[in-house]
Amino acid sequence: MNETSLKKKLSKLKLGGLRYFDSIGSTNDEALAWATAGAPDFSLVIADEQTQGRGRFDRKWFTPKGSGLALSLILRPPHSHLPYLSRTVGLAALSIADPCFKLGLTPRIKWPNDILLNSKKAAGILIETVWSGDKVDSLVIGMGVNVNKASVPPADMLQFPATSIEDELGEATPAREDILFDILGAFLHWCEKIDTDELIPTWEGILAFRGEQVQVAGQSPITGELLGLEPDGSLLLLDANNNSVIIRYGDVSLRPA
Ligand code: BT5
Repeated sequence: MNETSLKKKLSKLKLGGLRYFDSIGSTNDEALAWATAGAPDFSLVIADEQTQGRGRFDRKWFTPKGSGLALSLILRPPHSHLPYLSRTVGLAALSIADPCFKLGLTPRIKWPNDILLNSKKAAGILIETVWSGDKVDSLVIGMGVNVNKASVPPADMLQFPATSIEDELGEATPAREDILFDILGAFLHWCEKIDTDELIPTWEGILAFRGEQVQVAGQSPITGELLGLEPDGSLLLLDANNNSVIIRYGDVSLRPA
């Protein structure tokens, strides 16, 4: 992957701008700075390697050189989309899932921000907000996707098993630029649908652990059957007393037997 081949590949997409780095700390940091400085809507920061890739809650994200996708998109949501911004993580997850389906894989979304292939994590999403006073100025949507085998971290770095597209698909794995093109195309498609009735059922339809007993980590872990999603993208559980519980933050895992 290099800047020239990327620009050529992505020329048909309506990107606001593109910044490519052979190596960077974190594409989200670069995108946050660019967004603050006025980056146009749908600008892209992408790197071949990250040395300080971040997950949520200051966790680390592993992006060794030449093997995965590490990208951050800058969105400037129109006023009409502001009530729906909590759905953004779902539309980002669908944008990674769609190209996986196209390749014949069966992605599942582990709410809120992990994409699983064969029950193992193949991609993660980190969304950060740039505020202007108490108003949302822009969103930075960071995506890390394990494409080639070398992008999978060593097991001692992981709490949850990981995989890559190449691990699941073998030699048929497309070049990273081709997967990127499909992710961005799907992202544009779903962005336009953030305020429609289509997004939530599609997202819900590929949730991992649906109908199973799960646990949501937190100060006091919550357990229950995973029923689906609320209209704002929150997770809906049914607890042991048959009460509905709505979860807005957390990490979902299967409840230990
Ligand atoms: C995430 O956080 O899954 C969000 C990851 C977002 C990464 C992108 S890359 C482009 C942009 N720039 C950044 O700096 N970040 C974004 P979380 O749910 O907190 O998961 C983090 C955990 O995933 C770590 O603690 C590891 O256990 C595990 N992990 C790290 N690297 C991984 C990888 N390449 N594949 C699978 N699991 C990984």
